[in-house]
Amino acid sequence: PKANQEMQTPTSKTLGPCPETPPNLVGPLNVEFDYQRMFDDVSYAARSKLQKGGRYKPPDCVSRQKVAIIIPFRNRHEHLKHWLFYLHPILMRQQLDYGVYIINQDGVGVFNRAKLMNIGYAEAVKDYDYECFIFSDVDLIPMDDRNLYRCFDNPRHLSVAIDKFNFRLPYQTIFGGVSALSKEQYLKINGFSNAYWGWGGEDDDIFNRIKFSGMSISRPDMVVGRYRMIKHNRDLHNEPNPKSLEKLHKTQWTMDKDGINSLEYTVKEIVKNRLYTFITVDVQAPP
Ligand code: UD2
Ligand code: MN
Repeated sequence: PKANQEMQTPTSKTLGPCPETPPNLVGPLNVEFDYQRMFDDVSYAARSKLQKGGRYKPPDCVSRQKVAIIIPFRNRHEHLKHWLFYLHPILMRQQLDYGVYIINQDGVGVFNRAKLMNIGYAEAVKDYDYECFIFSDVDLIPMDDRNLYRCFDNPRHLSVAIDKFNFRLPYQTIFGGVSALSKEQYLKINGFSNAYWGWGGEDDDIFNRIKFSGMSISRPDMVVGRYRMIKHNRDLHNEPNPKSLEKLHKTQWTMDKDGINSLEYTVKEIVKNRLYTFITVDVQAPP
């Protein structure tokens, strides 16, 4: 009878939670940067599952976490093409409810990676109810999809075994590259410093903040945590900053005043396309 048929239509079915371990992971991946990619290289299969702004939700279950991926950026479009090509399919297999935010520093002033990450946090939380934040260099591609881009009980350092460093940790307290902090962990350390202009130091400052807030670092093992870094020269306007070393001694006393609670910037433009949300910002670089 008709009434009965209507009752059986699946449209009102509620989705269950995704399994703790995503079932479709493949493990080790081939990652190569031999030729220039185009944005169109991102497969149709991946592209067609994305929503505007580089957003995705698993179709068949409710994701365990809502994750914003934040990428500090300026003039690295060739790297971004590789990143999108490799990461979208991986993040989908990991069954994340995620969005990709490229935070583009406007102008030619000195670069500020950590401040761009703070801005990424501030802009992402305006967009959606994110609970986990992955901060990633644009040039780092995981070589194993079991390296989960989600948050853990402690702040997590994901890029533990990079080809550039012969697949070893260069030093125990390193926190640069790719990291994951839950909203709670991020707020507990007052976000990142806004005061590291130029290359270096900002990653060690984050490590200090985590340490002084009484948390420790979690890491994947050295097999799952393998990465390739796209070869590049040091960019213009991102010279190593000699002042950063002194600053690092003071993190404990400055972190309460310098961070997400003191962040100042202006948004110049927000462009959402299929693969990512591209936010151009004025970080108020010193003259
Ligand atoms: C190391 C760290 C990185 C950061 C940096 C010092 C690892 C694996 N990486 O990377 O996390 O701490 O030292 O700041 O430990 N960027 C642009 N345009 C620019 C400059 C930088 O997009 O003009 C972005 C981009 O996402 C890049 C990131 O900033 O990947 C870090 O800069 P880098 O790749 O030049 O630094 P690197 O490789 O020495
Ligand atoms: Mn790099």
